[in-house]
Amino acid sequence: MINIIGLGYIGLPTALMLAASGNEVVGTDYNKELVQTLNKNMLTFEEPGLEELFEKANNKGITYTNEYQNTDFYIVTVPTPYDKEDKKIDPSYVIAATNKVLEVCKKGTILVIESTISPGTIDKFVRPLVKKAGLKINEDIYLVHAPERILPGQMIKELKHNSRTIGADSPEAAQKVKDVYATFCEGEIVCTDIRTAEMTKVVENTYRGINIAFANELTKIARHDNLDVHEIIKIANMHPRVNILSPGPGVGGHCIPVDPWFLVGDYPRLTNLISTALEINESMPEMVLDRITDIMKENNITDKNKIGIYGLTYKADVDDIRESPTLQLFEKMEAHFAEPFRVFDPMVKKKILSNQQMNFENFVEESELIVLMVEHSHLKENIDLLNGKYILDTHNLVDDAYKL
Ligand code: SAJ
Repeated sequence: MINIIGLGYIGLPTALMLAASGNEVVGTDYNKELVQTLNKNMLTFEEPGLEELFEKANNKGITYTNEYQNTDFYIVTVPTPYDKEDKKIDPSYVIAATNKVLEVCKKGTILVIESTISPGTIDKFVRPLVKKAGLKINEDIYLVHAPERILPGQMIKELKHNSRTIGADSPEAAQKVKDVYATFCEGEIVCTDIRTAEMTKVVENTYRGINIAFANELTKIARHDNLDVHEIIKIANMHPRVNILSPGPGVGGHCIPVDPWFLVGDYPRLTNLISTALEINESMPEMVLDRITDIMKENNITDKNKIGIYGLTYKADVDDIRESPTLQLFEKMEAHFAEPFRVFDPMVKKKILSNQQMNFENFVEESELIVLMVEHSHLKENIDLLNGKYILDTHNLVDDAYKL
């Protein structure tokens, strides 16, 4: 039986996929409300294809509980936040989960950590726990790091088709874990050591963050000379060896703006490029704010309540708002003692902010300037309703609009 620890954005789809592919799976989460919700046959977040997968897995007999199981195979998918002050990983959830597993596991168990961790975390934090519990590595317990790689918005497809990395101390443990993932993963599964797997995962997200930072820096250069950055990137990308990503109002989510800090925190003298890239991405909400101020002045808009922010999530067509550029923008405003602008997001169905509007038509009607922060499909379908409004378009969706 496979016990998945942590039923969040990664753990739940992975547990469902394993169960739907015929594995015996128990999902464990310490959040009572979350487990109750799943047991009531209700999902905890939205994701294309998740409902069908949920039904299939439930029919196959997956169970959800707050208890850790006595078994020989665990996959830990708990959050790994980072400490904003010292820029280092906060391994407390991984430590707590490991300790609980060590209390109940069978002899010879496999413990897979899927959560993203900073390179060296297993050596620094997990191995000492095993030792303290009086267990022998590669005898009583086998440690494995198999970082997830799936993209929110395409999770189910990517779970099936992406390649994966398995980092383990022993080839036998790697093979066992590979066999389990291969029950649903059609991509290539590469086996390596734990340190390499840890580093590779963080490198992947750092690469993407740097590429986005480059696009964002180009936006600043283009703004300085009144050039169209999107046109420049489009043409440059026609070169066979150039592939610049898209600039935007900032970088959100729990991965790209976070994981590179693990490297900066651990290797401060060796990460100039990475830390500069992080700073560029973090400066983008400020650039949006400056553009809003310019446009307000240019068009004599004096009432702050006439500004409407479209989009609260960290990217298009997801309902996750963690570290979103809009929240970063509001934080900047609050730091300057200003009330945040009104905001609307079709993906956020619950009112979580006092300045949030729940009706799109009213939101549009009451706005003179609408700032497009997230390119939801909903926006593309309703773009005509914005006619007659000033628009600041941070994603190059609308022809006749102000750009970043
Ligand atoms: N963004 C841009 N420009 C782009 C692409 C993205 O500004 O060209 C912004 C998005 O709007 C968003 C942020 O970056 O605010 C992050 O979005 P994303 O789609 O790039 O990535 P995530 O955070 O949803 O997922 C990433 C993925 N990593 C890579 O593509 C290397 C995913 O595969 C990982 O599994 C995930 O991080 C993770 O959990 O680590």
